[in-house]
Amino acid sequence: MAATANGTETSVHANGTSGGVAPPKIHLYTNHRCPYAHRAHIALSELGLPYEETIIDLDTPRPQWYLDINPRGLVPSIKYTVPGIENEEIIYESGIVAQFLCDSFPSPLLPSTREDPTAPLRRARVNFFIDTWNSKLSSSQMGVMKAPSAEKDDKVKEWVATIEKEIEPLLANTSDKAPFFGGSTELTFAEVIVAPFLVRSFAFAKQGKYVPSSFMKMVEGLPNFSRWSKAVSEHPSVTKIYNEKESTEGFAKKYGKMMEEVK
Ligand SMILES: N[C@@H](CCC(=O)N[C@@H](CS)C(=O)NCC(=O)O)C(=O)O
Repeated sequence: MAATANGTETSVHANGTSGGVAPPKIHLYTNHRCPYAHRAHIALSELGLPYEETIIDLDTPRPQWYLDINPRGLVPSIKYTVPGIENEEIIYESGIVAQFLCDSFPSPLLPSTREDPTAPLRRARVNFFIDTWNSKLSSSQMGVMKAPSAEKDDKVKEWVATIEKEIEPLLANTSDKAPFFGGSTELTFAEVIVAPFLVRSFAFAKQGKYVPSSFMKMVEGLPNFSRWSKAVSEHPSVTKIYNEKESTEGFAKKYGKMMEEVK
C-alpha cells in the first residue's frame, strides 16, 4: 500500500493471469466496506486478473479528481486499458463492471456465447436468478432492516418465505459437491452479484441489530439455500477483502439516521 499525491491509498494486486494472454491494465477505485465494490473484487479474484487499487474515502465528499473519473462519485469504478488494443476506458456501475470483466475473460463464472451453443440459455438462467434476487428479495430485506423492533419478527418471516418461494427452487440442482448456482463446482456470475449482500445479511443477523438473529435459524430450514449460502460465504474470493466489522460499521455510519427508530 502506498500513499499517493491525492492522499488516497493505492496498492497493486499481481495475481497473474491464466491462458498466457497479455493482461489488460486494470485500476480499481473501491472501498472494501462497499457491497457493490465487493462484486468487482470477487470477479477479479476469480478471474485471476492483476490490478491496481485506489481506496476512495466514502466518509468525505468525493474530490474533483474522482468525480472526473466517475461523475456519480460512487464506487466501484475501473479504468481499463489493453496496451496496443483498447484505449483507456472508465467503466462504472458494479453490475456492468462485473459483467464486462466476465465477458472479457471467459471462465466458469459466465459461459461465453462465442464458442458454446448452450451458453445463452445458461446465461439466461444466471440472469434470472440475479433478477429474482434483486426484484423479490431486496425489498423484503430492507423491510426487515427498517421495521420497528416490534414488527421485525413478522417481517423476517416474510423475507424467509420469499427466499423459500423464489430462491430455494432455483438452487435445486446444487449439491454438497457442486454447491454453486446451476450445480457448478466454482463460483458463477450469480454469486459475484449477490454474495456481497448475502454475507452482509448474515453479519447483520449475527449482530441481531438490524436483522433479528432468528433469521439464521430460519434459513437452516431451507436445505438448498443454506448449503449454497454456506459455500458462498466461505469461498476465498468472497472472504478475501471482506471485513465484517468494517462493512457493518460503514453501513451503520451511512444509514444510522434512517434506521434510528429500529435500534
Ligand atoms: N449502483 C451503484 C451503487 C454503488 C454505491 O452505491 N456505492 C456506494 C458505496 S456502497 C457509494 O459509492 N456511495 C457514495 C457515498 O457513500 O457517498 C453500483 O452498483 O455500482
